[in-house]
Amino acid sequence: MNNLELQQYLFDIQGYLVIENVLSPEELATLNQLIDQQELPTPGKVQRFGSAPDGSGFLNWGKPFCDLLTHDAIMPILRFRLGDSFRLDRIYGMYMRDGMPRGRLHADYGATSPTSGAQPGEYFPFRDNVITNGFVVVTWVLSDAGPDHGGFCCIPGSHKSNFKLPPQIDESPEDAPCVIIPNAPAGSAILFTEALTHGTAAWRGKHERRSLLYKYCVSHMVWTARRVQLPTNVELTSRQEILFGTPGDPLRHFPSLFEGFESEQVV
Ligand SMILES: O=C(O)CCC(=O)C(=O)O
Ligand SMILES: [Fe+2]
Repeated sequence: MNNLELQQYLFDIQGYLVIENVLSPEELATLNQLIDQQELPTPGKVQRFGSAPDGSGFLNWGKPFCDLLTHDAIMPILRFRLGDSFRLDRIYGMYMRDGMPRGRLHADYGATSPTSGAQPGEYFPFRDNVITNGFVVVTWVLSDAGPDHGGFCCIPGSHKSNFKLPPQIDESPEDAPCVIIPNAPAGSAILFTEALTHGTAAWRGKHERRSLLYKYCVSHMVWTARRVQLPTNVELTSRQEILFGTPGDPLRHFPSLFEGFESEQVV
């Protein structure tokens, strides 16, 4: 079994995957310096930065942010989940300081999604016309995150659940052994499906949490009616530009991100 097959297997059964050491110390330092230059307000009430839509968000802060859009480490895994044609739906950064509280566990698709209609503990049999997958988030971890610090948390395997999240876990996820905070050192990429029940754990690291989230979806799907705009300060590759296309049926009305771009791929 090659590495990609292993990653696909683990992503499928867990609903998330951590790939360590994707960014070099130099790449990390550059991204962090570019964020420092923005002189963002101290995280507190706000824990997001550089969001889009509207506009281009942090993609306008420099080429290193755009290089992550089609990074070699993530493209084969996104292809497995999303096929050959997918879009960038939205982006934002997350930052937190010591003592900031957790967010609520949630899933945007599947039994626990707000639109599923399932009651807690009740079987959810109706799969027709329900989106159970199609959105994948790539979180670039720019400072150490994990059980000792906080950050992204999730219930592994919950993207395949037939039951809505029980209130006991919703109310006190820190007491539920099924909720984990995956270890993700700075330089890791976390990929997860939005059908996974996930959230933000309280931050208790002495250092600042810093992550960049890139949310991709199958080309005919959308989350908002607004679109991430092409950055104005950075010239993109033709492959990166595809990610900003108007939504359309995969391959028929939206091009492939892979055909003709094989040379850009290191598998
Ligand atoms: O990384 C995190 O804190 C979770 C963010 C989140 O909930 C999401 O991207 O949907
Ligand atoms: Fe989320």
